Amino acid sequence: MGVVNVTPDSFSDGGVNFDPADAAATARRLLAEGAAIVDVGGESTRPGAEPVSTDEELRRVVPVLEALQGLPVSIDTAKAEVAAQALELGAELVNDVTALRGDPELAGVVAEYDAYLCLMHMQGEPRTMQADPHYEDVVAEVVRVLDERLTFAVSQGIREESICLDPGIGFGKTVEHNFELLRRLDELTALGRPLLVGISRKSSLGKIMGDPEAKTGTTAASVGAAVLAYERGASIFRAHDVYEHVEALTAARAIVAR
Ligand code: HH2
Repeated sequence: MGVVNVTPDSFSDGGVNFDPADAAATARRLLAEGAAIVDVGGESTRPGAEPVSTDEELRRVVPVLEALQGLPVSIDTAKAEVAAQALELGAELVNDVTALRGDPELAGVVAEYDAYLCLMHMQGEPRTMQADPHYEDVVAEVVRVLDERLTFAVSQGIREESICLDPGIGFGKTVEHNFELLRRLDELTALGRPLLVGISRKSSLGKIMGDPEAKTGTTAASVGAAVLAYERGASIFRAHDVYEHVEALTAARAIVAR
């Protein structure tokens, strides 16, 4: 899954794709590099980010979605109205970082369009989530919440076969929480749905290189973490550097051969 942030403030690539023509060109490049789908988002969820209005989010993503019609697209939104317009324009998957907790109308939209859905775990909300993340057992808690959100989604008429789950690396989690989740990813695969992992360029990867103030991680660190996540059961990788991920994961798959 290639990342296309149509935002001025994303932590990883803020601003480079804010112009719709640039965003559409990036999306096409990521698909040519081997992405199975591109994830278009108009609201940054980086720690401390302020929410954007529905109108502003639509203003950002609609021209990009129009330019990408006919190509495999995912919409990174928690808003029912944005998801509905994106699905109308041909998006196939709704990537909701709130796992259907942000907008009570979103589940109905996903069900109505029979779309794919990603349910991601987050503790708190982006503005404050990194202030003081706390868990007794982060993996047990993420499993419990994702299981509960999966049951909720199915109860709203979304097909279970259309849903993937995501531990939400960096969403209300310390570096140690993030790595514990990746280390024990097999406990999440036990939920029986495909796992999406988004660790690409995240700050944990910069922090372990020795900079406690790091806001991002490198491509090499991202690829290394993705390969490990693959080996432990992840099957969808949300990544900015698609070409490098495709090469590394192709090699990993040839070795693991499953
Ligand atoms: N991470 C980000 C955004 N959306 N969606 C899923 N399912 N999983 C993730 O890990 C995830 C996500 C944050 O990364 P990015 O899009 O690069 O930054 P920003 O939120 O600042 O736009």
